[in-house]
Amino acid sequence: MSMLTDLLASLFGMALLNGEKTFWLPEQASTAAKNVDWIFMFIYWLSTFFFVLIVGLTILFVIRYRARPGHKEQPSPSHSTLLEVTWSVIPSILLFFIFYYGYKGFMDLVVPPSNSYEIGVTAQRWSWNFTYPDGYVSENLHVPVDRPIRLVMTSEDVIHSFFVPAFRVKRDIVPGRYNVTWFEATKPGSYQIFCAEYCGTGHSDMLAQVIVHDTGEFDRWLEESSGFLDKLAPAEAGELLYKQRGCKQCHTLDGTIKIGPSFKDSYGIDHVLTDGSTVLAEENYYRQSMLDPQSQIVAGFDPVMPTYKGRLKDKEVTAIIAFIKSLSPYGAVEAETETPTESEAQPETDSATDDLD
Ligand code: HEC
Ligand SMILES: [Cu+2]
Repeated sequence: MSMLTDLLASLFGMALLNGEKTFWLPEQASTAAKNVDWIFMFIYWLSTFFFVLIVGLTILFVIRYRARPGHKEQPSPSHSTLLEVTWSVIPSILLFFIFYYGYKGFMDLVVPPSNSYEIGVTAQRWSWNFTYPDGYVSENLHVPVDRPIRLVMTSEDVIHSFFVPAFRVKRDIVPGRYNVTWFEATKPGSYQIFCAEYCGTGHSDMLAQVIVHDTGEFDRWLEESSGFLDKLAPAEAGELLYKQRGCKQCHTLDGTIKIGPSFKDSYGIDHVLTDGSTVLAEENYYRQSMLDPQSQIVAGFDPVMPTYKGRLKDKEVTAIIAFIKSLSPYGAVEAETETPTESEAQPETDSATDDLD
């Protein structure tokens, strides 16, 4: 019995009154959600009412006035001012009502409060970067609860769309301009972010979470996360950047090819480019690959890598290079040992000391 009432409550959207998720919409986790759902459910019920009324009357009339033996046609009225005024005025009032609340809701959604906390959003194929006021960049969006958040969003490549169903927030992100949206989360927890604009092969993989922190916890999180470049060893910081800056969407670490070449065993060997030339993969090659990817295209791959010029600091580029090196037998030795211990390095040291003698 209670399962049935739960199901009906969900189907008819009643559970929304308590902010719970329903058959139609996910749980409400932002201040905007209530208004959006309210107008949604109003239009839903209004449509249902008129659907039932019109289809019901149609069926009734079809049966009642159908041609049949012994049935005499009645004259049909050609004009009724009262009826026509009624069915013009009532829908007009309803439409005006919908327009008013729709417009008001829309304005609320697009105009952030002036005391908002600002976070930058960069969309690229196929990941998200969120930039905080102190310059820290993360792959998931972290926000404090009960505080309006203003998102200033732009794209590195094609049109994407920022969509958080639980917040009822969706806005296109267009390359070459900034689009703004905002929300205020009402419950700590983690909520799904989707890209809602088809943007190529990895579109369905363009996922992230909004993590809503309890009051006070957010500042602690930001302080701890920022400055990781100073706290971690370069290769470890590089691994973090690999995950946070979207490299992992296109480059694997296990030798398999996703959209770009794998970083495994990449360092220290010759790579063939599309023009047939070869280039030795060392520090400068990697640096150029990140800051000007179009200048050297690896043979067999499409030139789809976004440029990281102006987006990765020198220190970050260096950390990523250290990480890529650590994935190769040539780089790993260099990274782990201060002095050469390989057998081939031995004679050199010997001859050096010989020379001194
Ligand atoms: C949209 C997919 C995509 C993203 C995101 C991406 N890359 Fe690439 N990357 C490619 C492709 C495709 C190639 C091969 C074609 C070329 O050379 O541009 C490539 C090539 C490279 C190369 C040269 C590899 C080789 O084997 O010679 C390096 C180094 C590189 N990327 C580093 C990075 C780093 C670091 C990041 C993150 C900060 C990153 N890429 C993000 C797609 C991507
Ligand atoms: Cu997208």
